Amino acid sequence: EMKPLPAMTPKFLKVIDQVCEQCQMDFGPDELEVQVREHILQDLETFIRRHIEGARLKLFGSSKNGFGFKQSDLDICMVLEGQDTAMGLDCISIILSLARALGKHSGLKNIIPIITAKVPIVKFCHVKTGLEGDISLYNRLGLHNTELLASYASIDPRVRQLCYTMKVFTKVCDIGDASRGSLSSYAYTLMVLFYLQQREPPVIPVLQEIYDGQTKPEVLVEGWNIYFFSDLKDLPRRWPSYGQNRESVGELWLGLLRFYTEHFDFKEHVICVRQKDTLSPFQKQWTSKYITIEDPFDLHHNLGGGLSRRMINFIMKAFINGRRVFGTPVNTFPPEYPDKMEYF
Ligand code: 3AT
Ligand code: MG
Repeated sequence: EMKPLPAMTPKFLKVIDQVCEQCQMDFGPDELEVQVREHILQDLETFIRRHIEGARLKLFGSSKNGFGFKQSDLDICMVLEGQDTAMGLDCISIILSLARALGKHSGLKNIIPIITAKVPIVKFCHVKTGLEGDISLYNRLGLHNTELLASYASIDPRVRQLCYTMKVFTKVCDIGDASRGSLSSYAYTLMVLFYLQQREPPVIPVLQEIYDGQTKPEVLVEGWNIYFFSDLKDLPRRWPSYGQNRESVGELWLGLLRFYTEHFDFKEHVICVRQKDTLSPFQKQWTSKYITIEDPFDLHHNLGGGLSRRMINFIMKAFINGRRVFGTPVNTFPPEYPDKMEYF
């Protein structure tokens, strides 16, 4: 069982506040790097339109959600003008011709079409910046969940600081690579948002539950309701808890580690940012899984669904260790921490 933690000291808490603030400053892109991403996108679109008529590109994922790293990949969604959905399109042959076109672009290398995956994509590497990217077709839910995350990020600066801290933590602990059987950045971000919604008083609202009138507006995309409250300047008037949580980012980070190691009952509850009421894995028939994270729009999608038992243990141990390391005041910092950072 979990050992109780020694008393936190104000001095150590200040250090944790600084660590959390530093994560965003050190790993987040600066203004120029944000512009470079937009510039690459523009250049790619112009180039692709010479080969595929009516092609339009949009950035999504962490290039747009407010939680990007300097080296994060470029997640790009391609659509065709005058065509609202992928229905009736031969996505595989479009991906293959896209790959062929990109092959002629001198600024790109390592172009690989992946057509066996659930979502066909073309991967590439942008030579000058070394940025990796992938282009998918009609990933409209991806665009909307990016906007939802960006909205949460803009409500309170602590949201971004904590999401960056979480991302750095998961990379350092080696639990943040979905391609190697772990959870994705997106999943960890949802874990942070859920915690901030459940905190008392909450730091952020449930944007999908704020609306006029009696029933939630229905805005259907790919069969799912993507409505959420986005008029954020009106949030102080619409959300009674606005501005009530005054905890420091360090307190919130410690609170998060304790929440997921001591309080949150993974067996009984789904991590669900779409509603304030608790949701049980039984209601979703996700009972065979220990970590259940519901996508905010695609309600059939459990982001923890692909985790092995071994990986779940590994992730839980990282959180338990994190809680111990961050929760134990020390006066000096051993030099072991910095060299782990060479990962980046
Ligand atoms: P990184 O900074 O790239 O690690 P990210 O948020 O861009 O963070 P990904 O590149 O893995 O994360 O994913 C790009 C976007 O694709 C993020 C989200 O809008 C969507 N996405 C990622 N994983 C999932 C998933 N399992 N289910 C639904 N949407 C997802
Ligand atoms: Mg990404």
